[in-house]
Amino acid sequence: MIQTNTIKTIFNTLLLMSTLSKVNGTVRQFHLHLYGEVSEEYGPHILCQIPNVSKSVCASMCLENAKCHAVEICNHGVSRCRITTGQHSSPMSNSSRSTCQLYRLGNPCREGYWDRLQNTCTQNITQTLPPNTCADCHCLLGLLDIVTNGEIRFTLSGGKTLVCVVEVAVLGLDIYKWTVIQRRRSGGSVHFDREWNEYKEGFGSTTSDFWIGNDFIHQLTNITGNHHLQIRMTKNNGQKLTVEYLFYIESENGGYRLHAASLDGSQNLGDPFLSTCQECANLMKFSTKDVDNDNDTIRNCASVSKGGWWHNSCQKSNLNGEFGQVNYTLGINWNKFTDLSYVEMRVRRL
Ligand SMILES: [Ca+2]
Repeated sequence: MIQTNTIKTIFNTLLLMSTLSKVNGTVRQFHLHLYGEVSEEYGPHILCQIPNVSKSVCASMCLENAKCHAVEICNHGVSRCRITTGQHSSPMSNSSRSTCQLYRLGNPCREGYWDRLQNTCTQNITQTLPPNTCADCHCLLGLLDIVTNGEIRFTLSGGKTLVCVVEVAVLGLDIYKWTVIQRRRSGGSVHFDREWNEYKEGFGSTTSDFWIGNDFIHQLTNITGNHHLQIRMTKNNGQKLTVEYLFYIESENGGYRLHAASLDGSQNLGDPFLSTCQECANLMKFSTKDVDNDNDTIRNCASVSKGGWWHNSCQKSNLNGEFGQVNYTLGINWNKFTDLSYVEMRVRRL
């Protein structure tokens, strides 16, 4: 990290250059700000290095790369432009011979990290609230004046961290406030083959993969009114699928039984949640490898398929299966949609 005083001093000089860039079809003006000097160490934040180019060419190359959030101009030896993610982990060096000038892209986020690919801001907010003040992101985000797309993590006084996603609807007519209840994206660093009590309490990390906990999902979806579940999936080849339901689950006494209904009132034939079939999840209790509530009289489906879920006999969906496993029975799957590299389940009040 760069020292705060240095940032303040240099930041006030601001604005080295600006240019136009077209990202996702939208033309925006970006600014590069001189932040100061950083050590010349090579690290994972360096996306590429180009020798002997001007600052303006270097800036243009950064703007063309959506992963780029900063450039470093290094003049020790051969002049080099370094395109970087902006996540420099090295402390500033006092050495004048092994430092680079760091320029950051102007950031639309008030705080936190700007994801240019998603055009979202990630912030971490520790919000200490009296117990029972807020139980979901709808309530928490209502305490803030947030009107831009973004992801915010709230750590509640009880210790649980919520991942909240703000999504401004088309034309800005509505602001969706999502609470993320499950996410798989890190390539299997968090395994989901776990027992009842772990699914009950929740596990994993909100910065990578997690299950928020069945007790919490019950609490969340039993706040007065209807709740909208959105499941977002991406295959390894980039193909995406989003499905949506009215949704709630029962308490632990009810086995966290799943209640899903179509949001548009259609039957959705073939849907792995809604359909009436031996593998469909709706109205099933939750099962884990140590609690068998499924309808298969021989097998424990959660044990066979490596993940707790609303297994029937056994399943046409299992978003808690083994990451990277392409075998339908073992892996993360949604009907015939397998080979998934990203899954997110999120809920909002209607
Ligand atoms: Ca069974």
